[in-house]
Amino acid sequence: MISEDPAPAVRRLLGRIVAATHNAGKLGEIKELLSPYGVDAIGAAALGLTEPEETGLTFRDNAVLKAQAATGASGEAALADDSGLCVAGLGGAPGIHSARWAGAAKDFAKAMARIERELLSAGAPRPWRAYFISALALAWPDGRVEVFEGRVDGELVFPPRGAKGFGYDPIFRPDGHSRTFGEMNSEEKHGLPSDGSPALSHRARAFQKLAQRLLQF
Ligand code: ITT
Repeated sequence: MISEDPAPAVRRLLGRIVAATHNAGKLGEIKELLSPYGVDAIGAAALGLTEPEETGLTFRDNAVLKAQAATGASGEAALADDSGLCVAGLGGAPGIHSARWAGAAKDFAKAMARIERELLSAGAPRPWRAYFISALALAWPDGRVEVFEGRVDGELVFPPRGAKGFGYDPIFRPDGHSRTFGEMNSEEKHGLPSDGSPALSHRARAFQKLAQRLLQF
C-alpha cells in the first residue's frame, strides 16, 4: 500500500530507523545520508536480526522483502537497500546476484576478476558500460511500504583502482568523472548537493527521492 499523506511518515522517521542491512559499507552510507535529517540508523546486525533469503526477481522485490522482514522482527520502521552492478556486456549480470558473486567470503577482488574474465571471454566491445542501481524500500509497522530507485551509469576499468568505498567501487568510473568510486571519498560518492541537484551515486539518488517525499519540512 502506498502512503497518501507523508506527514505521519515524517513523524515516524524522526529519531531512529532500522537499516535493514548486514553490509557494513551500505550501513555507513545510509547513516551518513540520514544524519543531516536528525535520524539515526541502527543496523540489522546490531539488533540481532537474521538475514532473510533474497528470493525476489527484482531489486525492488528484494528491497521490500528485506525491509518488511526487519519491520516484522523489530516492530520499528525499516529502510532496506537492494542494489547491484549491471554490466551491459554480460546481459545485466551480476545484477541482483552482485553480492552472491563475491561468495560466502565476500571476496570482491574475486568477483571483480570474474567480471573482467567473463567480459574478455564474451569478446564484449569496449568501453565496458555498466550501471549501479539501488532500490530503497521503507517499510512501516502498519504494513505500508514505499520504494525509491536511483541509478548511475558509467564504465568499468581494470585493474581495479582505489581502496575507498566497498564492493565493486574500485572498477566503476561514473560518467563525467576520471576517478572510480573506489578513489572517491564518501562526500564525493554519496554527498547530497545543497542546491538540490542530483547526487552522484545510485543510493544517494534513490535517497534524494525518499527525502523529497518524506523528509522535507
Ligand atoms: P544486505 O542485503 O544485507 O543489505 P548485501 O551485500 O547482500 O547486503 P545486496 O543483496 O543488495 O546487499 O547486494 C548488493 C551488492 O552489490 C553488494 O554486496 C555490493 O557488493 C554491490 N554494491 C551495491 N551498491 C554498491 C556500491 O555503492 N558500491 C559498490 N558495490 C555496491
